[in-house]
Order: sequence, then C-alpha cells, then structure tokens
Amino acid sequence: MAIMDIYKCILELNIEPIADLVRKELEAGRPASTILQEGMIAALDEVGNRFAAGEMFVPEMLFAAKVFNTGLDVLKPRLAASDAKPAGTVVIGTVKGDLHDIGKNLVAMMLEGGGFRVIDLGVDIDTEKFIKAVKENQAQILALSALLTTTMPAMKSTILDCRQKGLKMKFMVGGAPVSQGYAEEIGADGYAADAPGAVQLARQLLKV
Ligand code: B1M
Repeated sequence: MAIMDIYKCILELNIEPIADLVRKELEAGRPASTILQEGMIAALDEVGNRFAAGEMFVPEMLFAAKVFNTGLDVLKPRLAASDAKPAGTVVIGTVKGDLHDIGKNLVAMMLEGGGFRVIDLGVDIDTEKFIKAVKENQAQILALSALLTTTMPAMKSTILDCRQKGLKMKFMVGGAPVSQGYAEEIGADGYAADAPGAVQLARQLLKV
C-alpha cells in the first residue's frame, strides 16, 4: 500500500522516493489530506515516539523533517488550493526559543488557501518582532505556535505584552502540547488542534 511506503520513507529517512510516491498517490486519486495525515504526520509522530524512547536522536529527527518537507512540496498546491475571497491578515510565528516549524508552516499554508493574507515570521520569534509585524501589516490575528512545554509560556507573555501595549487583534494558539484549557488560561481568543481547524477558527474570530 503506497501510503505506507510514504510513511516508511519518513520513518526510515529515505528521501529519494518520497516525492514520486506522493505524486503517484495523488494521481491515483488519494486525497491530499489523507496522504498528509496518514502517511506523513503519522510518521513524524512515530519519529517523536522513537525519540522519546531513545531510539532516534536529534539529527535523525531533523532529517525526518527534511523528508517530510520534500513530500509536502508535492502536496502543497492541492492543500492550499482555494477560491475563497481575502478574509483578513494573520501574522504567524513559532514563539521564542522554539525551532519547530512544520505544523506552523501547514497552518500558514492552509490559512493562505482559506483566503487569508499571511505574514509568516518563521521560528524563535520574540514579542517585539510579533508586535512590529502586527503593526506594519495591520493584522487582525496573531497566530502563535509552540511545540515544547518549555516554550508554551512564551505564548502567554506575548499575549500579555501585546495587550499591555494596547494592541487589539485576536490571538490564536496551537501546537502539540497546547490545549483548549491552556488557551483559555493564557487569555487567547482561540485554540485549534490542527491546520484545517485553524482556518475555521480564524474565520470565526473575524466573523468571515
Ligand atoms: Co522536536 N520535540 N525537539 N524536533 N520534535 C518534539 C516536539 C517532541 C514531542 C519529541 C518527543 O520527545 N516525543 C519533544 C517535545 C517534548 C515536550 O516539550 N513535551 C521534542 C524535543 C524534546 C525537541 C528538542 C528539545 C530535542 C533536543 O534538542 N534534545 C529540540 C528543541 C529545539 C528547539 O525548538 N529549541 C527539538 C528539535 C527538533 C528538530 C529541530 C530536530 C525537529 C524540528 C524540525 C522542524 O520543525 N523544522 C523536531 C521534530 C521534527 C519533532 C517531532 C518529531 C515532530 C514535530 C512535527 O513537525 N510534527 C516532535 C514529535 C511529535 O510532535 N510527535 C518533536 C508534525 C506537525 C504537522 O505537527 O507541529 O504538532 P505539529 O502541528 C500540528 C498541530 O499541532 C497544529 O497544526 C499542525 C498541523 O495539523 N498546530 C497549530 C501547530 N501550530 C499551530 C498553531 C495554530 C493552530 C494549530 O494556531 C496558531
């Protein structure tokens, strides 16, 4: 089953065939979202499990991310395709101290596909950079991603700083360790568990 081959490419750090395998699955009519979820994100989850069990290490995790991104390049046009009208501006980034960007990139890509103008600041972003970008782009939403329990508090401080400076945009948060409860605790306007959920949430927040 080809979707398992895609899964194996990521888990076994086999970059060569992944683009072709993804292309063939698309041509065979497999939905891009299924390839992403069952073939690719599931494999990264298993990489994470093996890392936690001491069976894989940081360089391997990094290469798995590279294999993932090679497959994602083929999926991108399908995932991002949309004829939605411009819906608002979102500034997005991974918070200070955190270098994980795969999930954040997916969220950014799908927001764009959902008709939002997206300013993606990248990773390891401090509050000052977020504030500067929000002001310069007159963003209605600031979207914060965190993948580490140790960087989640940076979401809280960013939201607090922005509010203290009188900024009025909506805040949405997400990332594997983040939850609805945590979002409420830190005063975010919304939490989404995945990229399609982030698009829905952004629409709800801006009522578009
Ligand atoms: Co890291 N890492 N990592 N890592 N890494 C995790 C997160 C970890 C869970 C692995 C594990 O131990 N099982 C663990 C965190 C433990 C914890 O905090 N509880 C961990 C660790 C410990 C570390 C280091 C500290 C390791 C070390 O150095 N000893 C280190 C930290 C570096 C740093 O950031 N300062 C580190 C480094 C790395 C790499 C750089 C090697 C690499 C990242 C490469 C990259 O991103 N370019 C990496 C990877 C690949 C992972 C795992 C394996 C995969 C993450 C991923 O991309 N998942 C990860 C294990 C795991 O998550 N299972 C792990 C796929 C992605 C699509 O999912 O990002 O969750 P995710 O995004 C989803 C949703 O969460 C949501 O939508 C996305 C799409 O559906 N979402 C949002 C995300 N952001 C959102 C924002 C929103 C809404 C939804 O609104 C704003």
